[in-house]
Amino acid sequence: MANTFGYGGMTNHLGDMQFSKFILIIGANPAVNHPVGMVHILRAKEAGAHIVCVDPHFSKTAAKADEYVRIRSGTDVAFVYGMLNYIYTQKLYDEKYLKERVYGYEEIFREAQKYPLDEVANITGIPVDTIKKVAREMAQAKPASLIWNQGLTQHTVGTNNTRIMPILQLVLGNIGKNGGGVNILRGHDNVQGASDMGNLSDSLPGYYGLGEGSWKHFCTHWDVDYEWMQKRFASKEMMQKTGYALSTWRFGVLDEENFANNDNTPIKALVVIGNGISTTSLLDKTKAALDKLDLVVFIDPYVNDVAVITDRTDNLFLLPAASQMESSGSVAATNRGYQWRYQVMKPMFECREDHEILFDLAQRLGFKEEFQKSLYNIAKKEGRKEFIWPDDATTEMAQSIRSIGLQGMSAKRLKEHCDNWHMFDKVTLAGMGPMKNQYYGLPWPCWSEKHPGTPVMYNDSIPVMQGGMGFRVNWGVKAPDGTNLLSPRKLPNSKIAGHPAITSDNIEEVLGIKLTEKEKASVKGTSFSTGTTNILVEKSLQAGVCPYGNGKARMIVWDWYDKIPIHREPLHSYRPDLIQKYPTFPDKKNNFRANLKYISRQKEKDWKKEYPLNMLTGRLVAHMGTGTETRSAKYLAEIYHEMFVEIHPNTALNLNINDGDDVWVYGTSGTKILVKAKYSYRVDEGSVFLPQNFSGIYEGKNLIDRYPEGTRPYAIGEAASMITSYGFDYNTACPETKCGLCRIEKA
Ligand SMILES: Nc1nc2c(c(=O)[nH]1)N[C@H]1C(S)=C(S)[C@@H](COP(=O)(O)OP(=O)(O)OC[C@H]3O[C@@H](n4cnc5c(=O)[nH]c(N)nc54)[C@H](O)[C@@H]3O)O[C@H]1N2
Ligand SMILES: Nc1nc2c(c(=O)[nH]1)N[C@H]1C(S)=C(S)[C@@H](COP(=O)(O)OP(=O)(O)OC[C@H]3O[C@@H](n4cnc5c(=O)[nH]c(N)nc54)[C@H](O)[C@@H]3O)O[C@H]1N2
Ligand SMILES: [Mo]
Repeated sequence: MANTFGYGGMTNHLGDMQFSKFILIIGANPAVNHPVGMVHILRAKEAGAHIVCVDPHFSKTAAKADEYVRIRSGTDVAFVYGMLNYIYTQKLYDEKYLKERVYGYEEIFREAQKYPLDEVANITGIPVDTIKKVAREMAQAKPASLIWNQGLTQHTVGTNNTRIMPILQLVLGNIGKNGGGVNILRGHDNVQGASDMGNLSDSLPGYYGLGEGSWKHFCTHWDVDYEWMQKRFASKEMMQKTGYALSTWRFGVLDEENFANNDNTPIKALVVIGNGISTTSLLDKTKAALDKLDLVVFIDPYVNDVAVITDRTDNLFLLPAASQMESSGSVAATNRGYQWRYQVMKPMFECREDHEILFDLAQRLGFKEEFQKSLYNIAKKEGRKEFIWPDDATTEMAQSIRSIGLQGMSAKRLKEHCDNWHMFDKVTLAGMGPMKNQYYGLPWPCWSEKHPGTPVMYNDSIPVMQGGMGFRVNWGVKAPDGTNLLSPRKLPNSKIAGHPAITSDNIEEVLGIKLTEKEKASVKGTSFSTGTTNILVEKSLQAGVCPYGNGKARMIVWDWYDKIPIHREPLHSYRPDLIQKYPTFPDKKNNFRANLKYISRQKEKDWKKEYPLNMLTGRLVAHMGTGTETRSAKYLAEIYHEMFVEIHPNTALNLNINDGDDVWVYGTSGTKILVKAKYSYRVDEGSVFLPQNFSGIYEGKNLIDRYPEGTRPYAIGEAASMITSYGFDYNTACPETKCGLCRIEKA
C-alpha cells in the first residue's frame, strides 16, 4: 500500500462495502477476525453482491462466500497476473481511468503476458476456468471491492502481494469510488493509530521517515533543540538509520556478524510494551536472546508469555500496566477514523497507565523535561499550569502530524463524535443534525477544523471540502523516464488540474494567488506537511485543491529491487520444481539491521524432502494474538483450550495418525511442537493449518509453574511461531508465517 499511493491503510471503510457489487476477499478471514466488519460484507451479499474468497484454508469466511477458490499459499501475485492477463486480452480494463490516473500500467500488462493461464493454474492450483470467471465477474461488477489482510503480508513477497492488489483495483478503475477500494482490515485495536504515531523503526510519526528534515520538523513541534536530539544517538548516521524490527532484534543480540549493522554494539536491554513477542517466528531465537540480554522489562497488564519462556532468573521485570478500561485517549480504527475512549474505571491495584510508566522511564533516563515540553507549551497557551492527559497529547499529535492530515482533529471534536454516535449514519459515516458536514471519527486526511474527514480516499469527483482528492504527488512530478506524473483532472469547484504538493515556494504559482508579506514570512521554507501554521493548507482548500498535490498512482517503484511485483516462490516451497523459474530474492544485508538470507536459504537443500507438508497458520475467533488475555478468560479458554494441527484424514491415516492423537510437528529450523491432531477437510491433502494463539508449552515442556501465583492462564499450548519457517518480507522484514514446510509424526 504505502508505496503505491504513499500512505498505508484502508482506502474505504467497512460500511462502504455495502455499496459493493462484488467483493474479493483474498488472504483474510473477517468472519473470524473482524466479525463486526463481516456484518457489512453479509449485508452487501444480501443486497446482491457476489462474494469470492481466495484462501488455501476453507475458512469461516469461505463458508459464507458465494464462491470459494483454493489457492496454494504464497502464489497470490501469480493469481492476480492471471486475472490481469485475461482482463487485458478481453479488454475488461478501465482505459479512461488508466490513462488519466495511473502511471506504469503498460508495463504491468506486458508482465501479465508472461503469465499464461495454464501456467498460472500450475503455479496456484486454481483451474483456468475459475481464474477467468473471477476476473470476468470482478471486472464487470461496478464497483468491486477488494479485502486483504495477513494472508498476503506474512510472506517474503508480502510487499509484492500488497502492491499487486491495488494494481488490480486501479486496472478496473475501482479506487476512489464508493463500494470499491482496497480494504486492508487492520489487526489490533488501534494498530492504525500505532503506525500513524510512528511505532515503526523506519519512520517518525506520520510516515515522515527518518531524514534530517523529519527530525527537524518534530524537534520544532516538540520544542527541543535539534543538536540535543542528535546527541541522543551515537552519530547522525545512526539517528537516520532504520532500526531493528520486531522480527530482527534477536540477530542484534545473538549474531556477532550483525553487530556491525548496529554501530558495532550488541543489544543489551529490551523493554517490551504491549506486544506478545512469542508470536514472532523463530521463537527459539527469541528465548536465546532473552536469556542473553543484560536487562528485560515487560510493561503489560498480564504476565507476558515470553517472560515464562526465558530461563533467566535476574534482571527480569514485570511492570503491571493498566488495561484499556483503565485508560483513555484517542484510538484509530481500521478506516483511519479516530475515536475517543473514555476511562471506565481507575487503574486497579498497583498497575499504572502506560504513559505514566514511560514518563518515569524518561525521568530516570534524564530527559523527562524534553519529553513533556510540548505538552506544557500547549497548557501554557491555554493559561494552564499543568497539562491535561490525554487531551493535550492529542493536540500535539494533531498539530505535528500534517503529512496525513491530522490537523483537523482535536480531543474536543473526537469526544463530540463519541458522545453523539446516534447522529452518524452507520453505513456512510455521514453526520446528521448538529454533526452535519463531518464524517464519524474524522478519517484522515482531515485537513482543517472545518474539513469533514475522508471516508473514501482518492475520490476526485467530489470537492476537497467534502473529502475529495486525487493521488498524492509523493515522488516528484516526473518519472525517471520523463513521464508526467500529474493528473489531467480537476477536482469539482477548482480550476486547477494536476499539481505538485503545495510548498511555500510554489503556492503562488500553483494556486494563482498572492500571499501577504506576513503570510510569506510565516510559511517560509515549509510545505503542506511541515511548519507550524496551516496557511498553505487553508489556501489550498480555498482554491479547491488537495494540499498534497494531484498526481497519478504509480505502478512502478523505480528504486526498488522488484520495480513491479513478480511471483517468487516461498523460501521453503511446496513446489521446489518452480524455484528455478521463480527464485526468491538475493540475500539482503542490513535489512532492519539484520543480514537476512533469501536465495541461499531457498537453495540450501531440498527442504520438501525432509518437510513434505505445506504449513498454514491463522487465527481462532475466541483468542486474540498470542492469547495472553483471552486464554486468561475462563469462558474463552473453554472454547479453544488446547493447541492443535488441522490435517486432512487421508494424509493423517497414511502417517498412522488418528483424530485426537498427540503429534510432533517439526519445523524447518529443527524445532518441534507437541500438539493434538485434528482431522479436517478445510485443508487440502498437502497442507496443515496451525492456529497462532497459543503459548505456555515449549517443545513439549509445560511452563505453567513458572507463572507467578494467581496469574496462570486457563489454557496454554505450544506456539506456532516455534516452528514457522525462517523467512522475512524483502521490504518490511515481516516473518513468512503464512507458508512454510513441516513434517508430522505420531508422538
Ligand atoms: N479473533 C481474533 N481476531 C483477530 C485476531 C486474533 O488473534 N483473534 N488478530 C487480529 C490481528 S493482530 C490481525 S493482523 C488480524 C488478522 O486477520 P486475518 O488476516 O484475517 O487473519 P489470519 O487468520 O491470520 O489469516 C487470514 C487468512 O489468510 C489465509 N492465508 C494464508 N496464507 C495465504 C496465502 O498465501 N494466500 C491467501 N490468499 N490466503 C492465505 C489463511 O488461511 C487465513 O484464512 O486479525 C485481528 N483480529
Ligand atoms: N504463525 C503466525 N504468527 C503470527 C501471525 C500469524 O498469522 N501466524 N500473526 C502476526 C500478527 S499480525 C500479530 S499482530 C502478532 C500478534 O501480536 P502480539 O503482539 O504477540 O499479540 P497480543 O497477544 O495481542 O499481545 C499484546 C500484549 O500486550 C498486552 N496488553 C494488552 N493491553 C495492553 C495495554 O493497554 N498496555 C500494555 N502495556 N500492554 C497491553 C497483552 O497482555 C499482551 O501481552 O502475531 C504475529 N504472529
Ligand atoms: Mo496483526
